[in-house]
Amino acid sequence: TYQPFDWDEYLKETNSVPAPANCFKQAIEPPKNEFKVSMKLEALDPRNVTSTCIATVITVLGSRLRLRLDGSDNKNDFWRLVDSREINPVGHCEKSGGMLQPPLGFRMNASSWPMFLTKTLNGALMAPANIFQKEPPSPKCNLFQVGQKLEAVDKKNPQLICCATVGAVKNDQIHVTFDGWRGAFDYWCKYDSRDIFPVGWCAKSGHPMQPPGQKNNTGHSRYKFKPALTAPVPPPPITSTVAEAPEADTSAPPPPPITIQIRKSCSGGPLIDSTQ
Ligand code: MLZ
Repeated sequence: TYQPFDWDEYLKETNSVPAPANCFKQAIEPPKNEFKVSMKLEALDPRNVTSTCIATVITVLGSRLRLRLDGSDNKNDFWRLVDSREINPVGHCEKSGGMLQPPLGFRMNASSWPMFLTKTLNGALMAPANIFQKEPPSPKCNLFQVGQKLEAVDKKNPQLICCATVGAVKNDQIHVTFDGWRGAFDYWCKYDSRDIFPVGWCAKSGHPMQPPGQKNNTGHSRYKFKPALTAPVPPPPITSTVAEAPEADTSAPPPPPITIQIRKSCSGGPLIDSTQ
């Protein structure tokens, strides 16, 4: 049976504190999720955010939706909160003078898009406008402090919301580090990212939460009891965006993480793509 993660016990064990709720761009109470599987809506294409596409609800979980763009494959699903600015009722794009676009990687010839669109919407279950929620406001500034605990989306396994710690703070960014994992999943994000949540969010919204990674084979806990003293990797340039990685094989044990840093001006040799 599913045992919700005991944050109180873990905070004591690790002698740590949660990041206060006012640090986050999240509603005080997780928004109610009234979407149903198979409902259609409009979504910005995550791989091309200037275009609006038709998407279908694949999964409803907590305050989140797993979405698939109509005309795309099942390898590019993505998750959005029900109060995301990036989803709207069907008709919103046209009302605001725009045109619905085929997704990047549309599986048919572009010339078949108009007919595809007609057919995909014909007889479809449209998500009603009243179940979309307004996006909450951003905090005025970055209020996070190093060492505070939070719940964060694992961007490599975006169905997962995991136990995490603020590893560093720099300007308007925070370094999200995943407790009990060796850094392979860590990332920098803006303080008002929609992928980070206050402690207790999962339990309140009915979303599963991934506990810290397991102890290693020495029997020692891999939990971080104190923020690391070593300097973390600095945040990437704020202009960069990275497409979501495909889902990981959840059956395999995690490989040892490897971090390779290459000076942009140097060649990494034939096996290293130093343009990444
Ligand atoms: N089973 C996968 C998921 C890891 C999730 C880590 N989250 C911080 C793996 O072991 O790679």
